[in-house]
Amino acid sequence: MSDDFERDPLKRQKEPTHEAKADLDSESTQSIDGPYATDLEKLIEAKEGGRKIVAVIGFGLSGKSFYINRLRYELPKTGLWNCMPKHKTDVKRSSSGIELTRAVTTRGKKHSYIITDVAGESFARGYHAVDKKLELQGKLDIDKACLTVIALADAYALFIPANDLHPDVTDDQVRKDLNKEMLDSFQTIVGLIKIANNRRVDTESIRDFLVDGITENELLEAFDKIESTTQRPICILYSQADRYAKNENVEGNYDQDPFLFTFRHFRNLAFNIHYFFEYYRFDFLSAFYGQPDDSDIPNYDLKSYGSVEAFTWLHKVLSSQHSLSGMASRLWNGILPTRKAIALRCLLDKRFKQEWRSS
Ligand SMILES: Nc1nc2c(ncn2[C@@H]2O[C@H](COP(=O)(O)OP(=O)(O)O)[C@@H](O)[C@H]2O)c(=O)[nH]1
Ligand SMILES: [Mg+2]
Repeated sequence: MSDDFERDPLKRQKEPTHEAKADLDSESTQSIDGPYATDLEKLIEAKEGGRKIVAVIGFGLSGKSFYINRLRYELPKTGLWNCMPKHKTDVKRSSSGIELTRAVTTRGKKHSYIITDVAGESFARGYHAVDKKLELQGKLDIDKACLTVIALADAYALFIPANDLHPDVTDDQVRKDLNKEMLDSFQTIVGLIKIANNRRVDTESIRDFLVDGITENELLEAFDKIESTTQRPICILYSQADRYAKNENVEGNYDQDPFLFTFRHFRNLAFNIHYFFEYYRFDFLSAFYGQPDDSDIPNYDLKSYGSVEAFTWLHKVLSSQHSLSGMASRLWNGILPTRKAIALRCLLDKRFKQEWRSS
């Protein structure tokens, strides 16, 4: 059972709904069919076996699949991780569905993750379905499954293509729309986490949760109450950052302060994330520095900035949360709840404090 199950105050206030009660009472025997059945079964098995799910979420073409292949290539080179399957030499676009990658530590206590590439279109269709009040109950389709996977995940990597935020590339209105889309996406993730908490999804009821799906009412209700927090870590990655850097005539890694960048572009999103996620991180990511646009063939000889770091951060947060030495291990690894880190930075960095307070 997840940590935030214990921590979410809504838990104690609310009785489970009828559907949730039925979920709790029923045996987990429902079967899954359809084109993604094998992947979903693997995911359930992994979760039942105690493995952690990292959901990689973002719109189409934001660089998710390239990033995951970079991890498949780079993580084993560190000697600390094994990845399955191996990196691809050709990354085909898929407009729906999920793709799984397993990453397991090679040394010490075993940690095992299922990195799940959630196709942007499935995610968007899923949350637009909520927006447009479409019926989410009924037959399990892949869009609904994607929402459920997000609800079940233990950690998140949210992709935002950096260059879409550049004033030379997109006009004000487009950037405003993107801002709204990102807030909507964020709200959806928050809503889904709360639903999983409210339904008391544990290892025995994962299958039912996936098959039964999420109801529109549940999601709308979850949006209403944001006052709880979660310990699940989230990494917001400004992807393909090399393209942004090129527009700024910056050579090499784009290493501006990602917090100040966030204040400039996503002030609202930043505060929403701050108040819901105890562990969050913004960063620039160039998984394939200088990769030509629209190419399906990743060039692994290109430099990569921020790829392994983002994954390692999620791993460090998750593993320190579940270690006995808890706080000590977190401090040792330099992992503080982000809010504490922000408070510290406000003390030490006047410019940051000004930006932070000027909302
Ligand atoms: N310049 C640059 N291009 C990238 C990078 N990562 C991916 N791309 C390009 O972005 C396109 C979309 O990436 P993909 O991973 O397929 O996006 P997805 O739809 O989010 O899975 C690819 O065709 C690549 O050419 C990067 O780090 N830098
Ligand atoms: Mg993809």
